[in-house]
Amino acid sequence: MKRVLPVLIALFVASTASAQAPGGSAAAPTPTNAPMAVPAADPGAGSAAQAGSAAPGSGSATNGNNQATSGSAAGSGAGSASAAAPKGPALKAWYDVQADKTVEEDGTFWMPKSVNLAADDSDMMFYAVLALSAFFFIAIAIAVVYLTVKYRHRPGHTAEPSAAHNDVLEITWTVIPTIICVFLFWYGWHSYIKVVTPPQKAVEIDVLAWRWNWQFTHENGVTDSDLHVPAGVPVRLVMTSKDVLHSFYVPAFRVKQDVVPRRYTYIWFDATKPGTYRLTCAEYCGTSHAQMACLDTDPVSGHCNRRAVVVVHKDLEEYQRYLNDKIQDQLNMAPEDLGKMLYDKKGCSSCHTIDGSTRVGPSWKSPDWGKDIAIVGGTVKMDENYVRESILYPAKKARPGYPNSMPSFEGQLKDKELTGLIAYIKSLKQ
Ligand code: HEC
Ligand SMILES: [Cu+2]
Repeated sequence: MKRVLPVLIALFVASTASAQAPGGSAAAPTPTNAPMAVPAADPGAGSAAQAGSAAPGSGSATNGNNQATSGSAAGSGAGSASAAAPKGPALKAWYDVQADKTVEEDGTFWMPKSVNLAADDSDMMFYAVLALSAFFFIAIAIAVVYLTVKYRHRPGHTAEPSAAHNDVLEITWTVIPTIICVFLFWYGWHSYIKVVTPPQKAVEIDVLAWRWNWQFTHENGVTDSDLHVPAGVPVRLVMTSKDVLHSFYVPAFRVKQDVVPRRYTYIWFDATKPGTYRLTCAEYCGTSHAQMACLDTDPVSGHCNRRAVVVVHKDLEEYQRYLNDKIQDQLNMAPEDLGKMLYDKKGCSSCHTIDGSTRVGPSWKSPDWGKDIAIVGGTVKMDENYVRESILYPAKKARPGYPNSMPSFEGQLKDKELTGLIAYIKSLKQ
């Protein structure tokens, strides 16, 4: 009986420690996104307004939202003129302008503000456990110090025998913690059931993780490495991994779930407030885990300028507009520009540079296009066929001095995208 209280206290303390871990890491509301060249402007203002340094010849972009990548669209319109398309900063699509916004998560010292209707209870749970733990910790610490001083050994005092039994005391310290525990269990059980049971009607988005990127596939085939979702509507993610364990974690949603190769895991949420929120891989997945989903690596310092984020659109309508505009843009881009975009968005940039430095794989800077290059056990001509094969079946031909670690992109790239990547790599030749 006497052991009950200390054991319960230990349990409380342990549970707070583990409950604090996610809160702790989420505590500092530092924006993950460094301010971008594009100032965080009102997304409704249309994309043309944001690109202060609009490429010449992009005057057609004045119709705002629908005209996204006008710089490149102009190029593709002119057929083979894609090489002549303006190389300057292409106009950003309105949805990418939203994704580029600095993450703003207000909240307390402990946690960013919850913006998920489905997980509101978990905050209350966290604070309850924290408060209980703090209360018991302080009360016990004071008692220990007080009793130590009061009953310290000193001249003229003989030791008193301890009481062997005290009914009132024992019943009190059993009943009160039991009530607290039952309350915590009941409350936790309820919110857990809510968190793991998505409603029947939800927007479904497929999530594929690999080293080191996320890919979100929406119902109309749009793929993106930022997660765009509507506010006020339940969203269910069906997640799997191409290689190792990852973990999908959005602190502001209070959702964190392992993403496992060769099986599917699920989470759902109901975002309450439009905005841009952090998205993190919370499972160590290899050397560049910390760089996971970095969409813009600084070529000089190697630091990450922008990471993938969750963009919550203000309603279903705006989300649908994203789906429509994005699919149009993906279809209309000039191959080379599409390839350049995919280089970042598909995470090629985490292993291949375009400045000559070596990351995991060979740099794409001035490839020996059309010439023979060395592979293990011979040579191969660097051309469209070799690049295509390298992307779809990277293991077939190995480059000496590089690990055989490139993931296969078979089935993950549309023909157009593959052509785009090839065109982009080719465009880097001198
Ligand atoms: C995890 C790291 C990694 C990622 C991500 C990655 N690659 Fe690779 N890639 C490699 C490595 C390592 C090699 C060299 C060894 C080999 O050929 O398998 C390579 C080789 C290549 C080659 C052959 C180039 C040459 O000089 O021989 C091409 C082309 C290529 N990758 C394209 C891509 C594209 C396109 C993407 C993105 C869609 C991509 N890679 C993503 C690691 C990666
Ligand atoms: Cu990861």
